[in-house]
Amino acid sequence: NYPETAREELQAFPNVPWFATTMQELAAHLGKTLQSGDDLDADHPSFKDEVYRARRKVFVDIAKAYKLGDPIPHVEYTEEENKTWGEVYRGLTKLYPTHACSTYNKMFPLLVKHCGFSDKKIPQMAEVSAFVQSRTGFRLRPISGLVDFRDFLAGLAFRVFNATMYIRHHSAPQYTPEPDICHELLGHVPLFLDEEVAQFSQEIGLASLGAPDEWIEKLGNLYWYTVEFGLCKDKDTGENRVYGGALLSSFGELQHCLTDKAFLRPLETEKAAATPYPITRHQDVYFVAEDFQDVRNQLAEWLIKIPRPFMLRYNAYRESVELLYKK
Ligand code: NLE
Ligand code: FE2
Repeated sequence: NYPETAREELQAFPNVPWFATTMQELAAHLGKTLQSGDDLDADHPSFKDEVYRARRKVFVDIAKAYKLGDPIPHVEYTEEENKTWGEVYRGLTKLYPTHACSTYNKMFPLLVKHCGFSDKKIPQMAEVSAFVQSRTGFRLRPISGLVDFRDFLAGLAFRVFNATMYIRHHSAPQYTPEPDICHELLGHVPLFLDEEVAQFSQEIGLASLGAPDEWIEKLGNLYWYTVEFGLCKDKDTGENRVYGGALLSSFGELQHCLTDKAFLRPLETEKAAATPYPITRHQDVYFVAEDFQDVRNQLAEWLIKIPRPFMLRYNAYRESVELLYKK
């Protein structure tokens, strides 16, 4: 009676938190969406805008109806939404040449060429997802808002990136506390075209599967200070540049983090993992890595500390994870 699947093998570890072991299980597991409410709404400009709130509901319904593997639905964005996108797009693209890391600047033109990125209209997620998938195998999965961190990370293990489709409120294009389509498509997508980024993102995802709650929380901090708010050095100029998606989608904070008003320190995973972060205002501290290799090495060293009775490997042919044991 040798176990045939990871699911069967996991029966030997009843204390390990549940996680999807196959793409089908990932698709069937809806995950918890943290209601936009509570913290986020407190100083959110959308709070009192009925029209905006109604529009957000439409996106909740799209995400709820969506099943991983189905074609991503086409969205008709309104004139106002496209206008907001344009403002964000212009504000950001002005800064990228001097503020974004070289990998980002190398990848961005591909999205202009293959997915029609411009300041005229919001790109269709379906098209963007298909393009990213053709490059690194990462695909986008529409969600209606912030998802539970464990669920979010689990997607990365399968090269599935949970992404929002709605756009930020028009009154505050320069910064929003929530992820939105600008954040996903301008902040994260260009870097998901890079194989190294795709790999370390997946490594984070694999390490998160079945991790104890307190480790998911630390990993959340680490993710925040690297993938979302990370800086690195530019090889050619020695200047600090940005690779964090939350900075690359906020022209307010992108500008701020490279001024002398921002507090920068070298990336140290232990320190970053133990530092809680604010979500509704600019960060108090940014961590600077040498380069992607440094981020990846430091993350890898930290990730193996997560206590778990097995390691996991992704089998891309079977779209499922395999359990491995240390001798
Ligand atoms: N503050 C970012 C922005 O304005 O695009 C979004 C952060 C999402 C974690
Ligand atoms: Fe993000």
